[in-house]
Amino acid sequence: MATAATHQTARTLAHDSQDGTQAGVDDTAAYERAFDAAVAADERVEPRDWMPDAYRATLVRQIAQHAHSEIIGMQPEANWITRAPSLRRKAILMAKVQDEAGHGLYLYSAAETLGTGREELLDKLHTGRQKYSSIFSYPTLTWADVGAIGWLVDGAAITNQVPLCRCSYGPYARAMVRICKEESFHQRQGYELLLALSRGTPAQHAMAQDAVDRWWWPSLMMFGPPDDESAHSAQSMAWKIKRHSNDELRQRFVDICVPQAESLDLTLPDPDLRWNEERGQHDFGPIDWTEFWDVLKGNGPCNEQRITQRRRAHDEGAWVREAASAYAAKHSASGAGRGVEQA
Ligand code: BYC
Repeated sequence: MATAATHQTARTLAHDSQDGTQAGVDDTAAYERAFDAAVAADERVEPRDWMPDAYRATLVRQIAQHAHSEIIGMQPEANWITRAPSLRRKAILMAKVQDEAGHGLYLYSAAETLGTGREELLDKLHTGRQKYSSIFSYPTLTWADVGAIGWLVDGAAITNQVPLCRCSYGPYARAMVRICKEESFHQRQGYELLLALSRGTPAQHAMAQDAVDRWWWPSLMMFGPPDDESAHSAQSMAWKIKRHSNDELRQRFVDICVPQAESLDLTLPDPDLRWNEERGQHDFGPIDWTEFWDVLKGNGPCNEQRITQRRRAHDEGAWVREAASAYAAKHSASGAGRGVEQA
């Protein structure tokens, strides 16, 4: 394996090459070796480092899908802002939905460091050429769904995303650190909301149980297809983009949720769920993968509604983007450092 100094030299050479000179075949092989050595040594790959085209494409695909999920994910929860049962709950929910917009922002910015602009990615989302998480094609039918999303959906997201803080690509890994901190707060607010309902009237308890019944299985699907059907896992793990397989993280999530459900006095809707002494993990029932693939094809209960609403929001926000660009242009033309009061 190359020493840190050797591959740093090759990666630095790659910077120079990107700045002008054409890399030859020998150079490319050297860059590839330097890249592989850097990944093997758990070094971070940064935007100006040489990287294989397929590594870049995989990152853009995953980061874009992740960013799209954050902004599409604002819709099912925003559905309840006007009907939140108290001012406190409304303020918390508004802050959470705003956080999701912020997560989208960090992630689109991370994708931009790979040379793919936000407009292009949004166009791919709006025209169905890129995906968003399957979970957001399900409806939020009651107030308890806000709690179930926080507890289960944000809980699944944290389980999946904490290892992404160690992703080999620097800007994605750093974005995930902040996102995970916020997701942790989201998960707790969901748990606390469900706890309040569970300890409330029998009708409130039933509402919480119904929400958990509907969100449990789709939450398990968030981790992606089973390992033997996961097209990208092996390569993404070799590149240290993903640190664990889909099934490993799904199992971890189930093991975390079982005792939490008991504390909530709610039941997870799986008759096959039981502790397996030998494995030291919970066994759980089969997941309906036909439903998962069907949602991915656009046939979920809310796919059409989500994309229509997203396109409308984009069109209606055009004047904001124009105004922001005009303001930025005016501000930079008027010279840096000139405050409003001095103008
Ligand atoms: N939904 O080879 P695989 C949030 C696709 S937002 C849709 O295993 P990979 C939140 C996959 O893209 C949470 N598609 O793929 C926001 C691939 O199709 P393509 C979002 C899925 O990438 C607001 C094909 O299936 N989190 O928490 O190795 C409010 C084969 O899959 C899904 C992230 O995006 C799915 N569930 O692994 C509240 C995390 N699963 O691209 C909460 C970052 C798979 O070849 N992403 N597909 O057409 C990842 O960690 C990975 O991309 C995945 C999939 C584990 C999701």
